[in-house]
Amino acid sequence: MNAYVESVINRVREKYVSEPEFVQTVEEVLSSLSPVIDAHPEYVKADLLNRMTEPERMISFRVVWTDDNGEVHTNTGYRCQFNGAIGPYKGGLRFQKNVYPGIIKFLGFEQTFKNSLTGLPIGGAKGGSDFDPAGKSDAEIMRFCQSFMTALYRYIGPDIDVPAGDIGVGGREIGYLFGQYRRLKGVWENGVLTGKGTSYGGSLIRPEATGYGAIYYLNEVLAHEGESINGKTIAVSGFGNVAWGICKKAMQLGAKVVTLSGPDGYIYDPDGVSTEEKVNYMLEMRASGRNRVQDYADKFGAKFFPGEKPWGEKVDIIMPAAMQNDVNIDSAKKIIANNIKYYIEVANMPTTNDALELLRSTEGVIVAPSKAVNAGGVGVSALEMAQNSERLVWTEEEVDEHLGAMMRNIHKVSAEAAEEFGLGYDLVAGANIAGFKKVATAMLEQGIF
Ligand code: 2IT
Repeated sequence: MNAYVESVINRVREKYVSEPEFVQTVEEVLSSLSPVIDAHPEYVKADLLNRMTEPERMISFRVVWTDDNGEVHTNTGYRCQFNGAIGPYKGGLRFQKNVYPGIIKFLGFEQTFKNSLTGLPIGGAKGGSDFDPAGKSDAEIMRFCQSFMTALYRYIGPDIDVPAGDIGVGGREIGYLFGQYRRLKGVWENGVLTGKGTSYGGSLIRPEATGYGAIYYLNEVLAHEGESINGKTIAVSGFGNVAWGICKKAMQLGAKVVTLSGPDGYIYDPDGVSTEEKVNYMLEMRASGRNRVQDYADKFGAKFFPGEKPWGEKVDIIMPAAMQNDVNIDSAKKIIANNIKYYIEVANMPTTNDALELLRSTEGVIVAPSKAVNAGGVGVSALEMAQNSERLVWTEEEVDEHLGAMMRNIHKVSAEAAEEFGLGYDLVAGANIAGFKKVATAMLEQGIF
């Protein structure tokens, strides 16, 4: 490994010893960049990698809210504005019990590279709170969102930082957040958030975009191998918005998603999540707030495996779409033992680094990285910003066409970047290199800071 790259990784390891997820993503991304750094001494001279692994700004704030019984609760809110070199900060908000600075920083770092890959002018950010939405009433969610935005609004804006959803933050939460921003500022700036409802500036296809984009990217990988998606079986984890978009598009293209998972276990449906009724039921399960996938098995007579993950199932394609570190070394060994050729990451950092290394080094396995595969979500968010600033609304077909073109391009530039450095068809290294280059060039041209 390049000595400068190694020194930066070591610095991050030491400095962020209490934030292992952040260290994990830095190790993964930077280890791809050795050949680029070898070829560009000017990056070392400008100390670009130490600068890129330090967030531009990390904001944390108190969020106090009152529950339906009048009891007062205190949470912590975060916004990490990681890198603004190529555009206003952009990235989701995650409301989940386990949120702490290490999660927000890992997501902000990933987002910087992902947003660069979309080809659109958006910088990287992430935010959220350790608030647990499970079992909260609608009124409690609203009060929490209002309190959260009351603290956050002074740091964001359509040309400053544009948050969106992530785990625990969907259309309902974005609505409450936007309402509070409008109350506080007294302006119609709907470009300040994306993932909005279509009645106040949301983009068509945004809810579907991450899942659709993942399937479009998968199509490019399959085409590279001379195969088609029709008739393929897919093991998906998660049952949220992203898994839903995957199921919907897979169904249209004749592929079968045979597993979904939740914190309670996974379901196996040999017929696939392949009817309108089943796909729509996923939305109901999510909206119920129960956070259980067993409900699907009960309703449709599918098999339920309590406490297990779906990675031992024999399928054509694996698509982890739940959360970070969902696939560990044991899961990776099962995937390899089942001779599965396509390992397509969807959730942010769904694979532990040792599992990722094993999969990447196994002959006959093609690994596609989440920062490329799931970029269609934030990509359509950027299209939502464009529509808001132009004060118009694109048709479903227009958005979908842009999304398809974006995913094809992300696959192409990733494959080309890997090829340029003699790495072959290495989509993981290629995405890291292609995402890095644009941000690096922008930072160099903007001077030392
Ligand atoms: O991880 C992600 O890319 C998101 N949660 C979406 C971010 C966005 O700004 O749409």
